[in-house]
Amino acid sequence: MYKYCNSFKLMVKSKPVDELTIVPPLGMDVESLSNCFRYYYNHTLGRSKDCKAIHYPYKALGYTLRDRLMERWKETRSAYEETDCKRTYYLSLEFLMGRALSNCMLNLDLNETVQKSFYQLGLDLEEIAECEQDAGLGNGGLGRLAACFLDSCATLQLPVKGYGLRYEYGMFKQRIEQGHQVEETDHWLLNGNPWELERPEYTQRIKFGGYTEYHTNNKGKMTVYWNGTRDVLAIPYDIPIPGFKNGTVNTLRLWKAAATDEFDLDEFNSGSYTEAVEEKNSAEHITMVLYPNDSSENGKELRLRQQYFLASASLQDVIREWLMHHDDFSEFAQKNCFQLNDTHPTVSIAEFMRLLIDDYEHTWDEAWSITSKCMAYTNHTLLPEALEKWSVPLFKCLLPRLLEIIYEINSRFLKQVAMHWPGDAARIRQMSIIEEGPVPQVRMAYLAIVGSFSVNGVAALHTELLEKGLFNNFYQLWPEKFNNKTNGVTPRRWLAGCNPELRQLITKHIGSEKWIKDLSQLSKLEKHLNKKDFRNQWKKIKLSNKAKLALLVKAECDVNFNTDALFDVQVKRIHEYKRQLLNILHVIHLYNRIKAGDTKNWTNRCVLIGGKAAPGYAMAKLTIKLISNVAEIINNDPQADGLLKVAFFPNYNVSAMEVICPGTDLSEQISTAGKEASGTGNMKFMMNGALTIGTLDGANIEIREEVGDDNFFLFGLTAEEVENSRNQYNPVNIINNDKDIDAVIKMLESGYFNQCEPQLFDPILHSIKNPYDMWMTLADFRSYIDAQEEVSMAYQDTKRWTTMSIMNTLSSSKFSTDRTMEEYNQDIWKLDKVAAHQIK
Ligand code: JN2
Repeated sequence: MYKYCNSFKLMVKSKPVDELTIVPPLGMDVESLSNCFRYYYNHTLGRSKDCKAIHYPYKALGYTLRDRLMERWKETRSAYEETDCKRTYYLSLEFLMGRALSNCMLNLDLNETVQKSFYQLGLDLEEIAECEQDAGLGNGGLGRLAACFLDSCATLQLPVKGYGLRYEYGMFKQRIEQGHQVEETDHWLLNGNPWELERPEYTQRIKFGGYTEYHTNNKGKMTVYWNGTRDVLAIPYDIPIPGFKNGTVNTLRLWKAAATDEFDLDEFNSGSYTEAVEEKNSAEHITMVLYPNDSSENGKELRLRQQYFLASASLQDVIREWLMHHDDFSEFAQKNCFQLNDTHPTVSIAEFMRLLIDDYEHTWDEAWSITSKCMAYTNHTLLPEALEKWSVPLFKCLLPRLLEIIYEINSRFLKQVAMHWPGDAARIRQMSIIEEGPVPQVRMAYLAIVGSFSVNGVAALHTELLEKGLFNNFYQLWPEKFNNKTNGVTPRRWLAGCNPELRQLITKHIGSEKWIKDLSQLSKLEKHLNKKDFRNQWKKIKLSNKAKLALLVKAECDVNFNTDALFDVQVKRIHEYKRQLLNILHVIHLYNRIKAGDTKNWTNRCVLIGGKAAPGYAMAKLTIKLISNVAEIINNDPQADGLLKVAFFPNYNVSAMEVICPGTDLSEQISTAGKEASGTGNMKFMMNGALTIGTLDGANIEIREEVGDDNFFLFGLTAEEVENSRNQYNPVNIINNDKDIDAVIKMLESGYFNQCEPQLFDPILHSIKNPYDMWMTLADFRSYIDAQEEVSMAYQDTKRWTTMSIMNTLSSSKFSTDRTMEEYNQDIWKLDKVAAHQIK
């Protein structure tokens, strides 16, 4: 540390670079950490012993650890550079990273060292770690998946770099006020962010608006100029992504928008100085806020700006780095791959064409050959409302040159379609990237498929449905492009990190920690399945995790959860297809049984539901209100006391899930079959020994395959049955023929849960009783009630439950993102693993 400062003083401009950058490795022992911590606390942050603000020690620890990452980061970069290895760039509008501190300690294996250091310094590590803000730069599944992917790539030593946006405001914070969701801004950078490194030297310039001009250049070649643009600067901020105890630190590069220094001279000279400066304000708005609409599109201009900003900045950055070590693009496609996280960064396909043709003077065919060999597209949804479309007039106004390129891509593509299906005009209309209509639209998913060499879904069923349904025409044309990559979650954060007691137990019984990098080793636990000691410890750990969850529920919801009860949990975004409604209908059914005295063989339950509703999604918000009102009535009814508790968990996020999933007995995965592309919460619960009650949807199918039918509570229609029974669906009939269901509906209709607000829940009742109910909630209700009864019986058989719980954890290895990333790499990226030079 001090040596470094000295050599800095001696530095002169003409010294060779090594003199500047060679530094002795930093100590990884208690004393070195404590010294470094004190240095940052006192010198860099300028705090004294009287300072009470908790975020200073947090920051000092952050810097201390970041320094250790920094050394490994540099080694990793050099290793990639020296080997000139093939790279992948993961382009995503969302990276839902959560907290970095404990993850960093876990991966650098510094947990115990920091504990000791803090003990000596008289600081409470847990309290300090708690003050870190979540990096909530994502909505839900898609964003968290990107974060888990980066973790696994670093651990597998794959040269993968993430590119995203540095939103000033992340996912909104949710408060519940009288049962209603209230959104608050998430100004997560307010106290600074010790994990980011600004890299202004790599700033890029991004064009918007303007018009195109065609000129013949001095070589006699027709050239396109995109002029009259209003440019915005993109400044990169790098976040280190450490692998697990392997010396690798990969990069997540996030772009921040900034105004250029140019002023509108006309306005400026006419005396409107402030107006001219104010104009520049709009530039910075591009990365101001994350769009909070999980899985629905609203076609807002700012969103398209964000998408192009990310695409253009990232591609220009990759090209800049490429040209530092290569003379031309002849090997570019062999050495680079872009993975598009849904259609959100898909404008990259047109942007890369533009850069190659307009800026680097390639012919169309050369440019297309390169572009279509390095783009790969992942689809994350089958919901029609989530399929991105952009109006052609908006596109033309904002990105005129890109629209021209998209039209050219489309015209060449449609010629291929016409060759494949001669005379089939309908097919051409169906498959066109441009949807005709009063306002023509650019279909981004079609652009993504046409421009990519790989198209994948995120679970077996999802990929099958893409091939047979949504993308069937494209599948017929290019079957070889399509492949499945079942999602996963990182076992570092979602088992070893969030469940340290279970980590210890597993390690003790497997005999080493290797399972954290090779989850298939969990199957070694099978031989302990019937050992009394192991089982008792398993139960004890679950109980201890339930106690921690109960404390959190008490603090956040002011509801008392008794750890003897079954902890029944559904946490995910609030959406009709996820059917939180089905869950609360079942709760009402249980309450009716209590009221009717039907409590023989009763299993006590604590039901926890959490998740955010998109701010404009009225039905989802009303569902939150219903859950809150039902909770309020049940929790205050002495008759239900001890038998049933219900809580709505406010502001569900990554950090909350780290407490919730280890303390859960029953994981609710109850979407209408065919609607949940994969799900990843289901995997986190399974890894932590929860049992699943679920439909045959998304990755649930594969979870059940892995754990076995006996260890999974299945209910409901299959995806096929859902589609085949749509026109016969008669919810009123179902109500009339089932007295339990009838009782639940009557209870709702009576206004029992909305005494002071009559009609409040009418929209919900209407949707349940609507024969065109997209989500067919009542079709599965009887089957759900019966499966829940099986759950209750199984929970009373403690022996059976414990066996099932252990079986879930030890069968969960498929759902590690290490497996997912190996598959992406084998089938799509084809990267060599590159080990960084080890420090110490
Ligand atoms: C998504 C899919 C998802 C979206 C999100 C507008 C739209 C968007 C679009 C986000 C926005 C922001 C399409 O629902 C699936 C899960 O089943 C799956 O597990 C995860 C990960 O593959 O992806 C979810 N889809 F402004 O989040």
